[in-house]
Amino acid sequence: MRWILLLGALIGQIYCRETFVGHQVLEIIPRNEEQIQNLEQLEAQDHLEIDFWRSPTVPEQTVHVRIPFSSLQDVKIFLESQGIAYSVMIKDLQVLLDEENEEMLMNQRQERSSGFNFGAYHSLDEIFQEMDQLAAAYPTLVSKLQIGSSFENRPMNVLKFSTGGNKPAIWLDAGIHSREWVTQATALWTANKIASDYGKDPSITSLLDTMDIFLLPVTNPDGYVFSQTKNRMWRKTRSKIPGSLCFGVDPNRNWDAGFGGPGASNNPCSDSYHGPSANSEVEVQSIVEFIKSHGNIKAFITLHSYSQLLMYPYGYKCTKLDDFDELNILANSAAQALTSLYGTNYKVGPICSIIYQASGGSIDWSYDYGIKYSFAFELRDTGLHGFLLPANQIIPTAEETWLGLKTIMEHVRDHPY
Ligand code: INF
Ligand code: ZN
Repeated sequence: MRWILLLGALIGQIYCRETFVGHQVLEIIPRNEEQIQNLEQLEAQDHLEIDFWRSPTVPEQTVHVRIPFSSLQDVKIFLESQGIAYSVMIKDLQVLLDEENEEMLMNQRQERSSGFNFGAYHSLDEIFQEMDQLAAAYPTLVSKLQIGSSFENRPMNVLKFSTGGNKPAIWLDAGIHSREWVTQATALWTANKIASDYGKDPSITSLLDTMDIFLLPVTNPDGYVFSQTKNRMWRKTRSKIPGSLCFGVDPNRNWDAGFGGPGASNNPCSDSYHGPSANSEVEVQSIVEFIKSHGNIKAFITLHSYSQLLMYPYGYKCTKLDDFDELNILANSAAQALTSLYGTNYKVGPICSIIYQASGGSIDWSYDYGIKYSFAFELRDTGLHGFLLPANQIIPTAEETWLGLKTIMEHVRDHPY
């Protein structure tokens, strides 16, 4: 009987979790417009099930694409026939996933004796527990508030850092795309950093004397759980799409800013599906309502990975914004501060010019809503591990990002508007 149960559990594990055995991630540098069009043709062929980790934009820009084992032959033959050069960046994705999984389990055992490890990846429950822990350890500075619930009814838990009252505030979120695990981990490290540095670091102390910080470490909790239990590559929410067999909306195409425009898909099976309408995702709607009802948010910062970019609006259009000079100078000095720690290189610019035109993104909405200091980070790395950044890079990533964040926050503090 026990063996049957065990066997059942094993088979359940195998069949319930999507495997990526033999999936490869290719690096491709398209040399001209025609090759970019060839790559777009590939993307449009749904049956190939290929997943662009970095989409084709302009010639000479590196593209990363995950190809399932079953499509590998076809795709490689196609690339060769078009004279498109490629190299294999990740030979077997499942090998990296197994390593990541193993490490998480090992860490869980270790944490029982040594306490929470900010340099590890965690389950949603563990993250929520640690947030409660921080609120309990710093009761005069940190409190938890729930700004809403996800589609599957998980709490949207926000940490508020405040020395009292309701001051003008900075918004910081992570994990809107669930597979970008280094962002949720960085957010949690940052929460601990803010709490423990208040009263010690003059910069954060003076900031919190005049401003509050709201931090949402897991913006897409359903997706995060799904990425840990079913499909490590899951990016979207988990909402049910009427009339489609596919699930989920890209929550960074769902904001009311150029909604449904270029750089978003109307195919519910696409990873960049914009959803049936703006704010259709309850996760997005909850943030919008919170920001509106707060009424005094001065900066809106969102964490993504990967690519090492620091971006500001716009994504839905490619026109220069009124505050271009100020935001550009600020973003460059933030990137410089970030680089100063470990030499990590960042590219800086408007979304549209440094990645691609993408509509319905959060920082475009926040900017148009009147929050001048709207920025999106794309954290480490540039593709060697992509979304599967090894856990030993969490703390270095968080540390360097903190220097960039502080540069922005100090500027916001010193330039009230
Ligand atoms: N990249 C972009 C995306 O949502 C980032 C972005 C930011 C687009 C802001 C538009 C607006 O497609 C990722 N990678 O998601 O993390
Ligand atoms: Zn993202």
